[in-house]
Amino acid sequence: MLEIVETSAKAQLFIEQEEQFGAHNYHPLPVVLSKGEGVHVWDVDGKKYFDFLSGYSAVNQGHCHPKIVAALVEQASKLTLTSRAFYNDLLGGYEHFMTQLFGYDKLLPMNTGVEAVETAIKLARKWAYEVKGVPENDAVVLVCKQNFHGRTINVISFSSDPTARKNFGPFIPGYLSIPYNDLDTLREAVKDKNVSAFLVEPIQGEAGVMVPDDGYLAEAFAICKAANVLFIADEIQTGLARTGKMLACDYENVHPDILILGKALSGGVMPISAVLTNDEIMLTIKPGEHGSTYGGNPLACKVAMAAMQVLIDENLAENAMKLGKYFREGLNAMKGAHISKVRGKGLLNAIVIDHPNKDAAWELCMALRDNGLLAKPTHGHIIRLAPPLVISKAQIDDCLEIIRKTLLAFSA
Ligand code: IF1
Repeated sequence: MLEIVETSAKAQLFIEQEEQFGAHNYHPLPVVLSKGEGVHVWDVDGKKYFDFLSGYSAVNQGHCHPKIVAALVEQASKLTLTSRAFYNDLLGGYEHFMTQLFGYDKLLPMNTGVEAVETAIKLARKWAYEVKGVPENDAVVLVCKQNFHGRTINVISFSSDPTARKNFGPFIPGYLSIPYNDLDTLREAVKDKNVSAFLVEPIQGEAGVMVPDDGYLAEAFAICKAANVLFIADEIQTGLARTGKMLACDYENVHPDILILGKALSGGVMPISAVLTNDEIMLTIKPGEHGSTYGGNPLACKVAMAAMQVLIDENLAENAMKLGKYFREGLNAMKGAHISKVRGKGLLNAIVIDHPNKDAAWELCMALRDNGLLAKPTHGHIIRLAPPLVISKAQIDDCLEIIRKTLLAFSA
């Protein structure tokens, strides 16, 4: 049986403080972090860990990347927020940089991922009424079962997760949920002329890193194009080199009508998100019809450009593709020892734990913590394994050894 190390008295103090004074909207793994650098984090007792959650893919560039922190510090002492009531000397350049890089006419800057998802849905609805000609208030957005797009009332309105929805009603109408990775249902659903858009994650992260069949995204895009339905890709978690390409859609040469980015767009130093699309859609929103206090602030523009430059300069997509394949080979060699499935793309991976004890994945994560690797279960029995993309082959080897050793002790 695994001996789980007790949290130290020092760590316990921080945990109790959060317990007493903070909302209980999370159930964190009992580890209290105080420092991050590259693929490593340290707890308050100075113990070092490999971070295999990466802030849910917000820290693709590694913790506290020096170039991103330098950009943050430099701009923070110059100008952080103007509001969009006035122009600033960074927003236009940032928008130019991003639209050229991703191949769109325009960018709408927001802060959190869910705000960008909300923005994309507002754009799709406005386009439906003002361009496609859907009768007002009749627009339907198609979403996938087991989706995760954030936690606002509107976004959980189309969640299929009872935990995300219970007692948060009444919910927002205008959504139709179809099975993920199912083209026949999509083909049928787009026949409804009121369907304005299809919102999809190229890989369903929260659902447990569900990778669709090869060709799904390309065929789904073609079905949408033929039916004059906008294809909206939520690349908040899969984008920005995480899956081995700059965008997960790149694997199938799909150019989404609306692209949603977040998380690693800031390298984990502050919330930055963005919606990119072309004029026909973007210009349906007129001055005063949408916005946000911090959207497009100069600090975010500076940080985002530095974060994007790091992805490019350090070839992080190529590293994620190469080491992701190597990592999955290592994990597949462990199948049988309570690992029933290994799945993922690039460095977005997950293992499915097969054990009679329903808390097995949690206990395994506790044991991994004691062996110096931080990961957390999703949906009880699936453990996401997603390190920063700056990880080296030697560090992957070290982590495979930690996982192997922990599984062995777990099986004993
Ligand atoms: C939590 C999940 C991951 C996302 C996709 C939009 C958003 C997210 C594909 C919203 C955010 C985060 C939220 C965080 C945990 C984490 C998560 F488990 F919740 F689903 F990564 F898988 N689209 N995902 O993954 O972005 O508003 O949070 O910036 O809520 O616990 P946000």
